[in-house]
Amino acid sequence: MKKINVGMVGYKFMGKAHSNAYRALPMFFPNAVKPEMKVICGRDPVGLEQARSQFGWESSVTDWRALVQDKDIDLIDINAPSDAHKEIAIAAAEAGKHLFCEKPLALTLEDSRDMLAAAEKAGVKHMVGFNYRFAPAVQLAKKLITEGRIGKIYHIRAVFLQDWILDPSFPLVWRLQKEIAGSGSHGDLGAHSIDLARFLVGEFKEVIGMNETFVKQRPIAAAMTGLSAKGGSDASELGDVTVDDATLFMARFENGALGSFEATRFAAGHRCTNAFEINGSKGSIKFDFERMNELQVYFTDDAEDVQGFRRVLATDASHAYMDAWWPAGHTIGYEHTFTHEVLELMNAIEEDRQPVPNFVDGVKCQEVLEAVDRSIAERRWVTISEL
Ligand code: SOE
Repeated sequence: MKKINVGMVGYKFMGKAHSNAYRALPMFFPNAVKPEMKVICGRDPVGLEQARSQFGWESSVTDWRALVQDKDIDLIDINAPSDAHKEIAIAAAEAGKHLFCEKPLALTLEDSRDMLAAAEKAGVKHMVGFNYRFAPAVQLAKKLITEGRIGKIYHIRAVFLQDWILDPSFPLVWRLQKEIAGSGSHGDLGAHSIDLARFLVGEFKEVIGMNETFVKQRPIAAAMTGLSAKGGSDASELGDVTVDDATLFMARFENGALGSFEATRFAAGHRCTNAFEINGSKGSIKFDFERMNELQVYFTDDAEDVQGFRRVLATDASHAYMDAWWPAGHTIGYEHTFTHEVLELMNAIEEDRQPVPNFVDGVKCQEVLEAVDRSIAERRWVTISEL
């Protein structure tokens, strides 16, 4: 069986999700190329060693430069905070390594274009971590749209709603600092909705948006892991929040469809509502990640007396990836989206093609993010072709 030696930079929330995917892949998809969990990389030796042994990596290194020069490594997985993506990805591409990078690809559109150019110049494979594409119910939505079963698309209504920073005393974590995260809810959550809209509806043509930072200062964080954090010893020490807490925008697509998008971390009660509804000339589909095994469908050609939305459980062997998991009706979860993502990456390397979504998709998402920001700054519609 072929193997790919992986070196991974980052070991927190996404590091755990990716590690789990590498471990699960050979057990559930035994015919795929096997990712070998060779080297894990991070700055804090104590936390790194804990992650290495807990996640099951062979060895660890604190210097990412040494990792990308390691001759035994075939693939560099970058899931450190966003400000680290560009430098590591370009160095790894120049060293001839395949790339797997978390979203958003970079802090700016320009940086993401530099990353794509470096990957293309090096001739390596490149993938961006838009994991929600890999939920079987989202794959079913794609299939229904591609087969024309909901007809011509008129609308997409997408929201990504969370509430983990609702409390004003929640500390100033890296996701709230522009120089590290690039943007707030927009790049962290909106990026997923933008990618799903491109995947399901098509390319964006023009956008106009608005945003707000509701809590402008927060206690400096003493420690942070994933989405949890502890306040500093002196709770009165405050720092500026330099990203958006919420970003809303409207869009027109190249194919004439209209879209509305809302990303916020201030939607009380919504822990991770990544949801969309798409309306076409022959029907509609609805997805909500908090019920990720289900797709709601409505078809205009159903008999009139039974018309209405109905729930399809996307867990049969006929649904994408599901024949590898459990019998019909036995649901899967968040972590499985990453296993499917890694399956696509391994298959692409094996078949000598680019995985999907790749850095081109990362750049196109970044174009929309930046167009929305420009529209907010200049209070006008911005066309994607301007960028
Ligand atoms: C935090 O807001 C977060 O974990 C994002 O960073 C992820 O990309 C998203 O999938 C869930 O929310």
